[in-house]
Amino acid sequence: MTWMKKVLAGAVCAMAFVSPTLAEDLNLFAWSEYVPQTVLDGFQKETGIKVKYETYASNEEMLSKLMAGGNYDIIQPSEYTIEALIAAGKLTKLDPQKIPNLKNLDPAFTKMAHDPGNKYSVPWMSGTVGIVYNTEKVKEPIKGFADVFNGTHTGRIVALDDGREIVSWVLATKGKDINQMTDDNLALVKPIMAGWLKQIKIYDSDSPKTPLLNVDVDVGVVWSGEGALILQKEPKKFKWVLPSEGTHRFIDSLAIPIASKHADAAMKFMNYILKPEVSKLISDEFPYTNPNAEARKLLDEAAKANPASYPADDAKLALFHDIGKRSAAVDEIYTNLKSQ
Ligand code: N2P
Repeated sequence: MTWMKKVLAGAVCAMAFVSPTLAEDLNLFAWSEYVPQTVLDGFQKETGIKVKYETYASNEEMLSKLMAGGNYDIIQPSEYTIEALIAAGKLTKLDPQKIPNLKNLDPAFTKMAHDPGNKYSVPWMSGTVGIVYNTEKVKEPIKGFADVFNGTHTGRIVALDDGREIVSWVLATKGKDINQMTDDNLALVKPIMAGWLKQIKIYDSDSPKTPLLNVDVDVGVVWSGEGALILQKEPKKFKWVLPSEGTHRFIDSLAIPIASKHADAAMKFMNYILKPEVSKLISDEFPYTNPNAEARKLLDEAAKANPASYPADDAKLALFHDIGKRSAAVDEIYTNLKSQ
């Protein structure tokens, strides 16, 4: 570069920095109760980019709003939805040069089947679906889904408002592969699920901890981070159990829809949340399983000892896979049974 070009380039940069018309906003579409405001504020302070955070309560809700043309720069799908979005060509390929903090990830999270090498997605948090119950109210120990829905707790249960999840719980109880949504399996699920749904008092994917802590219900089937927060608050009163039948382990990750006009800013955000001290802030507020090895080093011992956040190595866990068109059938069964 000649000195003249350098001066010009410098001036253009300075203009970009001060000009309010060039300020970028980032539209983040993510799960509720998952993104601390402190993280969004910190990102704005460091980059000048303001993040607008809109929330959803299921992968299916996010997908339908995205496909309907929603204006989102960054989304937070789980593993099976990443798989579906990649197959449909709906995600922007990431530029690893722009996300150097990918190096902080625990290597186990960089070779997951839904996106090996993190070409399209950056793990946010991982977690499980488990059972939490109030030991002052429930006398017989609960070990799995079958015990939750054995009729003893009718009208005292909170469950995730998620058809794909509940179908998988029934399949697990019948010893079936939780990803096999065949006609036969769905026919098997239907009557059992009808009986289960009648026992549920509250459906809540956003904050199922609330009715448990308020003793509006005694048993919950909830995301592990919700269970971890309950154990933090009332460790004596509540027990966390990973269902003996086996359960879903999810990998929630950030990804950039193909239509985003702010892919560079989105990658800046990805890089920001991969900083160990930022990732720790996420864990502190939402204690799921942190996929960032460097951040994990910063967590306090109590956080790492929370059994809901960090399950035992031999826990019976399975990822979900994209079930393609079968997801409509799952959704239909759930919606119909729920409204009965
Ligand atoms: C956060 C919800 C966790 C998402 N509130 C489960 N995939």
